[in-house]
Amino acid sequence: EQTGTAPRRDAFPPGFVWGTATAAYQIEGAAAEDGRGPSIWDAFCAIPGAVADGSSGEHACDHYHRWAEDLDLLVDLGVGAYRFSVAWPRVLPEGRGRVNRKGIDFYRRLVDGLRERGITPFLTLYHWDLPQALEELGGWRNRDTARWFADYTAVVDEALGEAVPYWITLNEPYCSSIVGYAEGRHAPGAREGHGALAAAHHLLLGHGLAVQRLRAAARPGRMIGVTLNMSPTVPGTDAPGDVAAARRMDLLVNRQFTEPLLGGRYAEDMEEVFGALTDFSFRREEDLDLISTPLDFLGVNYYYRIHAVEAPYREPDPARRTAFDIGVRTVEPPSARTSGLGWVVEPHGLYETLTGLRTRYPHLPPVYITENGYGDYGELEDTGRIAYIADHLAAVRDALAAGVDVRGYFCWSLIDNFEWARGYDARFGLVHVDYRTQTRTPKASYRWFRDYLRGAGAEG
Ligand code: GBH
Repeated sequence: EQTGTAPRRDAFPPGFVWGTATAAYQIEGAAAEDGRGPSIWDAFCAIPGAVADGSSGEHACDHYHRWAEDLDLLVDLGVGAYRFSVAWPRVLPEGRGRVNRKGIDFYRRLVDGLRERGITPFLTLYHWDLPQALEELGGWRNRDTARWFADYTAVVDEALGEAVPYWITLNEPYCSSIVGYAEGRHAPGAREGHGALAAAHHLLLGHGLAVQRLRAAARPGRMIGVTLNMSPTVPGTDAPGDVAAARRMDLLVNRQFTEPLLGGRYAEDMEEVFGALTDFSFRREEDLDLISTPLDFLGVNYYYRIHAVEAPYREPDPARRTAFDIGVRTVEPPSARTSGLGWVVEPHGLYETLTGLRTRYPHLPPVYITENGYGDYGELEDTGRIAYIADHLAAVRDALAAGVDVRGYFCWSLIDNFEWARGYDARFGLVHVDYRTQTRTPKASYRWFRDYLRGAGAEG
């Protein structure tokens, strides 16, 4: 499977959507401009040590001003679609109440710019930038945040609903809840047990309420979905302890979200694994029905598989275990192929993810790969990125052949950008960004993908 040869273009059905993806806080910059309010990421980046290089998204790629140039890069690339996110604190600086017209106007320009260029917008409502004013009311720990998210959704729908066909409520609720509220590696930097699991639940509830709002607006042809990061988990050894640890990790990352969203039930081992951290008092009778409202599509972000082994609990007495700890440690398999950043590269994991979803969920909606990409330190001759994309496209082809209804593929990312807690040293772009001059320089992978989309790279 490690050939670096992409499938023939005609392996993908007519109408298959090709795109690239970005997120507001990672590219826009202009953090204090035109009335944008602060988000949890502005606050988090200000904490010494929170971001590896001490940077923030304050300026990022200055996409807020350079959006037209960036959209032209999409045209040259030849993609038919673009996935971007709307910054909640640009639209509602306090998270609720007062609407900031100038924030709406920016997304109006962006969406009109896409349509003028014949590119289909895929809009993500929440890619991690919660308004700081809501964090001060408890953030996603607070059930009200789910309702405020639905209210925000309605504001964005009123402004852009007629112009945007594809709507994604959340990007990776796993990261927003567990990485942000349990591991503390993302904003808001909390290390809690109950709070993180409440956050996960309220994100799912917010998704359900937002879907309800969007459905109520009855826009013909509109497609509504949610994006999950999916990582198959593999036990480091056959030892029963490692097998059980991998299953706990699978619950934490994957099933905690797929089971309620796609199966209409809580994962069967929630109590067993998380029972020492929470009493689940945040659940209400009506929640599962809302969370499992049928979707028009599922967005899947795939980067890697997780290899997990059993690790001793830091606090073995369940009664005293308040910080997040499920007795798992991740390992790197021996002689693993890795990305420029050292992430394990296993394209077959994407095939496993897609076929696994289809097996587990009989009513699985059509799937879009809403992110897949390769991180390094910025080489322009990025042959590793080309091989990574080629091999993952082969995995998508194999999943299609196995009967999974995959409708599109979005590469993360169009341009290098603010890589969250990694800052700016880690780069995922098809296009290089010089952050001093804001010069965009297409990399070898951009030219390769462009040729591929034009059909020139169709051998193999
Ligand atoms: C995606 O997350 C995100 O949607 C996107 O915004 C991001 O740029 C892209 O991946 C590339 O990373 O220990 O603090 O370094 C993928 C899941 C979860 C992978 C967090 C990296 C490490 C966080 N990511 N994880 S940290």
